[in-house]
Amino acid sequence: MRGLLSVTLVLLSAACSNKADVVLPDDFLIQQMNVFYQQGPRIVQSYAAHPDLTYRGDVYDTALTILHFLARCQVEQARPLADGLVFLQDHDQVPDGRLHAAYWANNLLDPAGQYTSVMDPNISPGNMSWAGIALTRFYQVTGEQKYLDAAVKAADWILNHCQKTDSAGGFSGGLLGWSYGAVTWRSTEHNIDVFALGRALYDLTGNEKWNSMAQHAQTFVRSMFVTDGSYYLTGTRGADGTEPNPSPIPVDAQSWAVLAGIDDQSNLDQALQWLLDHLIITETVGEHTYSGVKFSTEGNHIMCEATAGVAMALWAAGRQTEAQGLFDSLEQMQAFAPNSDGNGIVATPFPDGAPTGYGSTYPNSLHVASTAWTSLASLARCEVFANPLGPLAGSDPQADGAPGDYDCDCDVDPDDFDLFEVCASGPAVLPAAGCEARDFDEDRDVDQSDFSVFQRCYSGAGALVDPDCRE
Ligand SMILES: [Ca+2]
Ligand SMILES: [Ca+2]
Ligand SMILES: [Ca+2]
Repeated sequence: MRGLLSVTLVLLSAACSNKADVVLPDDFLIQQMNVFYQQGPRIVQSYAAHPDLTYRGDVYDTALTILHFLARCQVEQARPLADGLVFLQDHDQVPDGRLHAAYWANNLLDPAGQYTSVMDPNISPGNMSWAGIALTRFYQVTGEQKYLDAAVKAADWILNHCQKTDSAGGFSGGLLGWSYGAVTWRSTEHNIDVFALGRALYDLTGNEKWNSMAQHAQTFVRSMFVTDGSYYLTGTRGADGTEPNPSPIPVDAQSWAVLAGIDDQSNLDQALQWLLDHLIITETVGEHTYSGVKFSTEGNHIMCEATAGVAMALWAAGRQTEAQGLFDSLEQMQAFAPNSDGNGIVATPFPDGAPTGYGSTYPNSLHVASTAWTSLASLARCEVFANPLGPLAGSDPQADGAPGDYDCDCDVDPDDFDLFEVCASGPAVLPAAGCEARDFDEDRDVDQSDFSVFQRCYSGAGALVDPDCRE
């Protein structure tokens, strides 16, 4: 079989202009998860080589890294991080399902070895939903119940502590500070996250409770759309948290609404156009000029994580040329931004950092969330698993991804051919376990007719596979 297939492969043309752009940052993300622990449950170090943030491990960054490795079809690489989230939940001083914003990544337990070592105490429905989303997807792929149970515990915590039934509705911002004071304001972004988690749990369990949770969040997000301005507000404010908050207007409330498909298409299209008109900036750092988004109307300078989210949203909306412009800039920042290592992505290329407009500033340091979002945006062009806010799709990242792309990097090239060839069984011979995705014509063998489909899907190294190549 090998001779036959190999000879044919030489004849394949790789004339495809769609480059896969960004270097997939597996190396950086593996480095960040191995800084303090090399085995067992752990979380990522959120920022590399930042003197003030050495030990910080944001739950959000760990969730995104899990999602990255699932989209890359590297399930076992994600497992220590999924276990890390479960460990943190189980070892909290108040083990009611809560997860705090950030922990000491170098030591998951306090010096007495009893409870988790919390660094940032805030408990927000946003971060907890991201952990829950990652855990639902890890459960979807592995079928291991404890990950679904952990996601359910996180979702129950959100329902019990954040659900509001006043005139504004939605889910509040959670418990903030070491006193764990309950806030009344609501964040549009948090509610998009809760929607995505509720929808995932409903899809996995059929339990109507999760459908109601998703709808409650969705109703709030839709109420935040400003018809005469064509964008989503950041959320609410005021003593009882029911007054619309007019400013700043953030990028993620627009781009994430698009990625979640949370509203009527016309509103989503308008919000996407609004952010392109108001938040895209082009700036020069050193010898290089980049395009990207600032975090909000009151923010300043390009923020890479948000830029990747907009690239993913543009691609999902069919605006591929505009998306490509942002991918090109992300690729350039990966290669040339100050403090970059050529694999990870910095939070911002600006040496003095990128202010969000909400009182915080993202530093010019290699950043897990910026890196994982860039990777997921790149992979979302071919992998159904890569949009973290989209509906669940399939249960096998490899079989449900682009046809022929067995190593899940959005091309079909000689590496994929090698993975095809080891599965070749010949006509009417059952393929080995794990080879099912190579049987394109679903006649329970991997033979020459399957190879002819593989050939049709062949794109060449670094060239984007056509997800419809099978037809
Ligand atoms: Ca590939
Ligand atoms: Ca076949
Ligand atoms: Ca490849």
